[in-house]
Amino acid sequence: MTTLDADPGPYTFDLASTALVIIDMQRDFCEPGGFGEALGNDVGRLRVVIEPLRRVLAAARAVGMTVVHTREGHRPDLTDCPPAKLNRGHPSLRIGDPGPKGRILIRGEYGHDIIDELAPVPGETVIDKPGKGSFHGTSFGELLAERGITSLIVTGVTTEVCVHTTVREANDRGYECLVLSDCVGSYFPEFQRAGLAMIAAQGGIFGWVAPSPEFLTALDTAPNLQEVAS
Ligand code: C5J
Repeated sequence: MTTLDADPGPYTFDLASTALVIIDMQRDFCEPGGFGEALGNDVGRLRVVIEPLRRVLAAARAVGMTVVHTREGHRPDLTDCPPAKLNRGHPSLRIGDPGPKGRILIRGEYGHDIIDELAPVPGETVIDKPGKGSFHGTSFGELLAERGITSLIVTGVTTEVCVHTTVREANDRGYECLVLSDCVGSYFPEFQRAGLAMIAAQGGIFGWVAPSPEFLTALDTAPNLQEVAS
């Protein structure tokens, strides 16, 4: 077992039953010309997480941790996109509309895919999800159960939307979630602060929060899973 300092208190995990979850680091949210910008947001606010997250991903790969990436998006015929989602708000481009990086939030399009800096490598699972949560309408729960995963290190975007929804879903299903504060991002600084505070409040109502250097230091002393297995 490995323990690190977190808010509201120490977070203990066993590397073999822990997954790094990277939520929706897609061009559509993190680069100009995608859905995030079409909604009027400054994508630069999300890009600050790329470097710390790249370091965490490299460290997780080095110790042989389970890594799961998610992508929010829809089938080309939009049959998995409820009208309530499709017609919400006043974006300059709606889900399914053609944009500079392909059809907005549609599977298979360039903009829907994960940014180059964090591209999955063979052996890492990519979960395509139609909603904000990673469990809703996906095989994420089954995948975690098959691998005996009970703890999740949660990263990605956006803090108050897909990260929060996933952490809440996971918490209700019994997973112990640690959110890495500098590896989750929001278009809204006030939501970033409040979103992180909500997770750790009331004794950790949804989980734990720590900056990524705490996790990286903990990995330094954790056993390498590939060496343990051989
Ligand atoms: C949003 C997400 N914000 N990945 N999606 O619509 O948080």
